Amino acid sequence: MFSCKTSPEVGGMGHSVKRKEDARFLHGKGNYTDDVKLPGMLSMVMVRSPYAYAKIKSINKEKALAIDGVLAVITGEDLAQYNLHWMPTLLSDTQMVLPTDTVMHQSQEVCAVIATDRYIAVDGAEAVDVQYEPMQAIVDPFKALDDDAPLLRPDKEGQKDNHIYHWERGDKAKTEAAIAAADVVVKERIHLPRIHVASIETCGVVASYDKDTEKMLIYLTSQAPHAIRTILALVAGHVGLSEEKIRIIAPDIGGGFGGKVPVYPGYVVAIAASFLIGKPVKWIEDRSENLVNGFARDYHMDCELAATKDGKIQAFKVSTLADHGYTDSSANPSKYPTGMFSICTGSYDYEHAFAELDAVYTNKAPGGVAYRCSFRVTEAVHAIERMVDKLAAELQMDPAEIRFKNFIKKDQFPYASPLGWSYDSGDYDATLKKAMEMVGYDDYKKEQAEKRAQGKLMGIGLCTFTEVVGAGPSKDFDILGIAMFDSAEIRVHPTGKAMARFGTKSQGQGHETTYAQILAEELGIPYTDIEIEEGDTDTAPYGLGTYASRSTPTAGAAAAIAARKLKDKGKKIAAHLLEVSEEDIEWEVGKYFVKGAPEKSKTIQDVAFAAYTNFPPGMEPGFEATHYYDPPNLTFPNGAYICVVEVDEETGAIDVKRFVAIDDCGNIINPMIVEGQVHGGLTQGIAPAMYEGIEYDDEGNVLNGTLMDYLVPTAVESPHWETGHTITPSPHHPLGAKGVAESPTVGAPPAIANAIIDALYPLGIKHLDIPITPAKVWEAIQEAKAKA
Ligand code: MCN
Ligand code: CUM
Repeated sequence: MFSCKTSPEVGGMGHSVKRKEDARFLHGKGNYTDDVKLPGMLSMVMVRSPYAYAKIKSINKEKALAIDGVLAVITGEDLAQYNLHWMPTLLSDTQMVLPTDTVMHQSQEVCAVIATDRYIAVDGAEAVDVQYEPMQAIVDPFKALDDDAPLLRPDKEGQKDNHIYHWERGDKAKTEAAIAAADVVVKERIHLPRIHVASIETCGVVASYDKDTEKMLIYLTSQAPHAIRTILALVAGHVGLSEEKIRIIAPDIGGGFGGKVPVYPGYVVAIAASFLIGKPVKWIEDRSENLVNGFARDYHMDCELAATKDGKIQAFKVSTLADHGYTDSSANPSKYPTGMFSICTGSYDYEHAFAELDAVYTNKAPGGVAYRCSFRVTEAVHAIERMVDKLAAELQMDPAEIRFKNFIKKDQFPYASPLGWSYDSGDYDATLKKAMEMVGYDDYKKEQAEKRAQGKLMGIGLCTFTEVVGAGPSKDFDILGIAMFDSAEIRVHPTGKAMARFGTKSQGQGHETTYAQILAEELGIPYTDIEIEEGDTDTAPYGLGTYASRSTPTAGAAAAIAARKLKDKGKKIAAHLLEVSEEDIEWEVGKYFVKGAPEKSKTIQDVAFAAYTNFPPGMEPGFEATHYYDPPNLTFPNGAYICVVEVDEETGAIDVKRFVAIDDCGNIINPMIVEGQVHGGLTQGIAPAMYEGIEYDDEGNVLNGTLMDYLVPTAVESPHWETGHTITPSPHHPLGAKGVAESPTVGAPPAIANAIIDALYPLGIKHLDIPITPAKVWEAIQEAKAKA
């Protein structure tokens, strides 16, 4: 168990202090990109394609330019003059900024209208006359690989078909041999559909170029401002935008969820327009633009799980077809084009595994890595956790029993997984036991047997997942070649108050509070005396940003180590003040004292003052420290989730009766913030499990591009989440902490799917793809009855 070292007033680790940032959010004083208003600022609106795949025959700007207040209509041809019509994606593919001849997905940006205000820009966009020649879109990723499928990316040299890449990990021959020889093999094709993050704040930018100072100031809703600055400099350096002239400020962000990692064409056009016009240009997406561009998931996974007849897992194979849309813009490390998907062997100990993936182009929007996915862990966990339940059903074993039988045991850590990870720590038995006790598993099993005898449909679903978060290590992880580490810089002022800056960027995770708590833990300075700043590339140390639940594992660690550097310096100062040698100084949170004479002491505040006023001769003055933390390994949080549902056989309606989530993220900085993260993440787990999915027709039209028909669950749809935790510290993180923010979204969908399918088991229904809606359940029930 974890016990707090600091008082609630100091507010170090383990204290559920209230979030420092909430006062301004609750009082309506948040400062979001759309709140930025600069003198002379212009507004930009995109003209978008109604077709999923079409040749552009002509773009007539005249009527738009005739509108009073419309200043410019920017097309791909215009950008081509500066070689700015294409840009690299975060995975080294290429994406159109604006097209010169062909549009590749519905709602793709065709041209941009710039006007004195947004209303005029919208009118201008409607007045632009674009003539298209529509072509038959490729919507089905399997058909994209047909011999007669049109080549979608002839612009790419050497590209002969719509196949993007093949990736594989593990020993194929040994895995296939183990599957062939096994007593039992269960198989399933599992689809995780396209979904959209739908954060409250859409994407947006304000770009402001000053021709005199040659500085480009950019307010951007970005999870990774430093990385984006570097990429912009690499892309636009040739026109004079070099890195020291670019300042990106990511102000408050109303939800990122991975959707604010990429660079969108609108950003580049707004920046280019401001550069050319010399005035500030604002571009903010509207809700439908946000809903239709970008996506998460879209993996079709063919899974095979092999076991002995008494339920010991022997081998797992998964072959995936990934629909990437028209370009591969997944925000993934270059060595890991499928992100962390190879965590798909799960929480179980077996020898043989093989995972392969083929990515294809289709006429859909690009994206893929978003929606609290932990770099594709959502997909991996869904595959293994559905298959383990399917195996249990096949063997008529209890799904908890089969998990206990196969879990990696506490003493096996660090555990080398068959696909190459080194899991740092965990106690999976304890986590699942705690969840079972909390839900009352045995009683539910009895109730289920009784209900089944009465012909009622009740299901219990489990998910016992292993997550992998905290990229670096920098030797293995990068974004477009920029190594992944993270940073913290602390300045303690003479009066003992502090300011700390980070290379990450909160979008709602509460960093202003939890980073201050880490520093309070290490230094004993009250968390309320520490200001935290992120997101300004002119002031913050270089970092790779906030996504993949990496902030605590990387920047959180950097904070602790930078604080320890300060403590070391402070010790020398304390020795000087107390007139003893450094070896005689001891530390307890907040103060230095003389060994054996605790009444002789100096507080951290005394020492900070002395660092500017009375420091030892020869010492560098000041009380500041910086650390760039390159983690030795990732952290591997885990969890055990249990969901209980009842299904109405007449209507297909699903009632989630209970949902218990036990998470293990090592030592916890702020239990209340972690609980809040888990609540939000679970709701974003029930969303794809039961509600959300972007749907396309055969022409590539998005059928649910507004919040009227793309169903985002609210408090009304959310069950009462019951949460708890076990604590297995990370052995390599300086605070023993692991990331947590995406675990609930990774773990919830399979638990819910498993519960619903378990409820339908007596009818002979063995699998349903998410989202499992009442309509889908009803249809499956009708089909099952027709067969019976
Ligand atoms: N925390 C803690 N103790 C731990 C682990 C975490 O107290 N052992 C706290 C942290 O200090 C931090 C929060 O929990 O305040 C989340 O920390 P962490 O797990 O390190 O994740 P990140 O801060 O890197 O957040 C990223 C993650 C991602 S990738 C998505 S997607 C997502 C998520 O955060 N997007 C969010 N949660 C979100 N929450 C909100 N409100 N808005 C988003 O856009
Ligand atoms: Cu995959 S969504 Mo988060 O990593 O920003």
